[in-house]
Amino acid sequence: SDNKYLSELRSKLQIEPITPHIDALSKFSSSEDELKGVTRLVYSKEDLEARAYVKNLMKKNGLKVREDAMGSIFGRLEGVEKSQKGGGHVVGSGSHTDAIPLSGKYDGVYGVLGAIEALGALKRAKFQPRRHLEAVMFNSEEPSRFGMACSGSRAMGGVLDAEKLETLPDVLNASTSFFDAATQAGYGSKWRGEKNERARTAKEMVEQCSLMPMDSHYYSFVELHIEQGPELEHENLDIGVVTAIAAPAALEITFEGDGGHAGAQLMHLRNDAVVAGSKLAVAVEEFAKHSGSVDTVATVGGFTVKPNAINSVPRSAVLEIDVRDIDLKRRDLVVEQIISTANKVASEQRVRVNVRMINKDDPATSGDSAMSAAELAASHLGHTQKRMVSRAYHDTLFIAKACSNVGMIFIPCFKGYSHRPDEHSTEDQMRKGVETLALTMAKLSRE
Ligand code: HGY
Ligand code: MN
Ligand code: MN
Ligand code: MN
Repeated sequence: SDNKYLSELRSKLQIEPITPHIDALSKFSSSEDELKGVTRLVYSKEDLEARAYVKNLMKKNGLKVREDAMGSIFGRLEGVEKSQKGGGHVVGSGSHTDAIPLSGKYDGVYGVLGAIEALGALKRAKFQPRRHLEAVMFNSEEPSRFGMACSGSRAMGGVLDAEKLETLPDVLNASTSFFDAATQAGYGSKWRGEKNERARTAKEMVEQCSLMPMDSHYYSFVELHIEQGPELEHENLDIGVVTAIAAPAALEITFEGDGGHAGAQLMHLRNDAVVAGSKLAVAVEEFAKHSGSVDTVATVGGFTVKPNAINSVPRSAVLEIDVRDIDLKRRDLVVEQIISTANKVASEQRVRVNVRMINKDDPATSGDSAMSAAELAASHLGHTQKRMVSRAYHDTLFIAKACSNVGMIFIPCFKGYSHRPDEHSTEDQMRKGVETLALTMAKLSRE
């Protein structure tokens, strides 16, 4: 039965230290000093260094490495039944290595290293998977460079608008478009697939990455990630089995006034864009706090003022707003309230307003078999666990568009801190997550 081979496998699993790789990868960063955290934007020099490190680690663990046209990287441990009949023939696990400005070393990176180490440990334990096993490094999960999150997994899930890859602005100004930056990095139009597929246009690139139709590729996909919240540490638990991933939305609201001299222009003649933006920012917090549920969250993460000169009345305020909830209706109600308030504030302040919806995605729910495999694995290892939601989004949110049996495994992180330089999990916490993932994938590869 399940338990027999899992117990044998458990006794043979030797998980090697993760921290040395976490530290090595954290050196690939554009932030000046390390104390101020890691910055690693997609297709940047440091991103390419991280990719090389990951590919090398996959090879050292005996995995067969391939890359798709956008730059997601796959390390495969071949299953014994090469030609799988019917549905998904691969069990995958993975995450991202890109990092938002001045952030931590563990977000995403732990899930990529953990997937590689889990497959390496299974191989060293001479485990024979029936379905293929795959460790994945997704192309840019963070929205930091082009304002689009989860580029690789959106493309794999068949929900990426190729046109955006030609038009989204590059905050690094090092490229004319996402597709251009991909090509400069050796993907996009420079990419050649195994069967010599090509990706001369953004449209071809997106088509090449797609895993659709549903369940044709992954039988299951389970991402390993630090919780990025305080619950597991607070309840002194080893493992979180994720039941659902919250629905993220992001919008950009621009207020424009006419500006003027901060000394000479009388107050009744001013239409100050920052005052309008500030009124909206306060309202955003109110809407989230009074939604009727603790699961509604919202913040104005970006607030750019122009000309941003002390003696000039602000002509423009650009607000970048992040709104989430595990309940789609509640989330969309807050988005509507924000937009209608933006219009109301604009007329009160006599400024112009423009609203740009960046993304508005559905939540994802985990598959029963993925969750029970993770629970079986954790209990087999004697690790304490609980089911919980993920308030952060992850690549699994979009893999769920191509695979009906997804899951996530969380480990505790220091005070729940994330997207901050002091983000941290211990070697012991990380090992428990990796061995749980290894047994989970073993179970899913054979059921
Ligand atoms: O924002 C998020 O949830 C993810 O960590 N990028
Ligand atoms: Mn993140
Ligand atoms: Mn992440
Ligand atoms: Mn995430």
